[in-house]
Order: sequence, then structure tokens, then C-alpha cells
Amino acid sequence: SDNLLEEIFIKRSQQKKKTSPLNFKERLFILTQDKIAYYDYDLDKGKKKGLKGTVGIDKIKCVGTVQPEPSAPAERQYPFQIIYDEGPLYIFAKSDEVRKQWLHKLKHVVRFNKDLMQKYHPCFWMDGMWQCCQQEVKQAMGCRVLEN
Ligand code: 4IP
Repeated sequence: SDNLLEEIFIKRSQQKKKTSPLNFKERLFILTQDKIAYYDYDLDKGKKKGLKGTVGIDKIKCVGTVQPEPSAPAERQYPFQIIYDEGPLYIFAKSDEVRKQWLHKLKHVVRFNKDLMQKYHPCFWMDGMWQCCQQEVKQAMGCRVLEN
């Protein structure tokens, strides 16, 4: 289906395996009615390369901002999260404005999803712990009520 939004963002590795590295990659994100997909991108040629991952819109339980890390570099000041069954996908926008635009569209496309969460974690999952509430289980219930 048609692209709703398209933007180059930094993403954090999802660390689907215990041994996965924690790193940050620049990816081209494309949002459609059905999914959010991210691609490898050739910055020099300005061209889309291979598909790296997708999240089905129907799988999303929550979208929202995240508190930046205490000493986050300039390019990671505007994080947002997409929570789905695999856990959180963390994405970093270049400005609050771009972040707002994406969250607005995302909240719109997920609005009829089943099992949308009323609570979320406002900080990162990091070093085996939710930095907001110190819970050590990734699936632990959110600790703050999501206000829209
Ligand atoms: C990879 O690290 C990339 O960060 C992947 O991101 C990421 O997959 C992998 O995490 C992580 O191991 P290396 O490139 O150093 O191997 P991308 O797919 O954007 O390249 P995600 O799931 O974040 O897409 P795992 O846990 O999925 O393997």
C-alpha cells in the first residue's frame, strides 16, 4: 500500500537474542497502513538497499516517546518506541517535530488494534532492566499511564 511517511532514522538493535550486540544503525523507515519497514540505505547514492526488518501494524501494542539517556549524544535526543510482541523497537528522530509527526501517524494507524496498552515504560530497557522502574523482566507491565 501507499507510503504514509518515509524518513532516515537511527535505530537501536532490538537484541532479540541474549548475545545480540547493542548498537545503533542508520536506516530508512517507511510507514504504510500495514507495516513499518526499515531498510539499509546508501547515503552517497541516496538509494534504498536491502530490507532489514518489519513490524506489522496489527502487532503494535503501544507507541510513544522515550526519555533520552542521561548523556545521550546529539543524534539520540528524540527517541520514540514501538512496543510489539518482540519487545521495544527504539527509534531516534532528528527533532521533536519529526518525532511528533511520526507518533501522530503511528497512533492513528494503530488506533483500532487489539490489546493496546494503557501503561508503558517511559525510559529505556537497558542492561537487563527498565531504567524507569528497575523491573528486570522485559515483559514487565508498564509503570506509567500513557497519556495522549
Ligand atoms: C545487528 O548488529 C544489527 O544492529 C541489526 O539491526 C539488529 O537487528 C541485530 O539485532 C544486531 O545484532 P550487527 O549488524 O552488528 O550484527 P539491522 O537489522 O537494522 O541491521 P534488529 O532486530 O534490530 O533489526 P538482533 O537481536 O535482531 O540480532
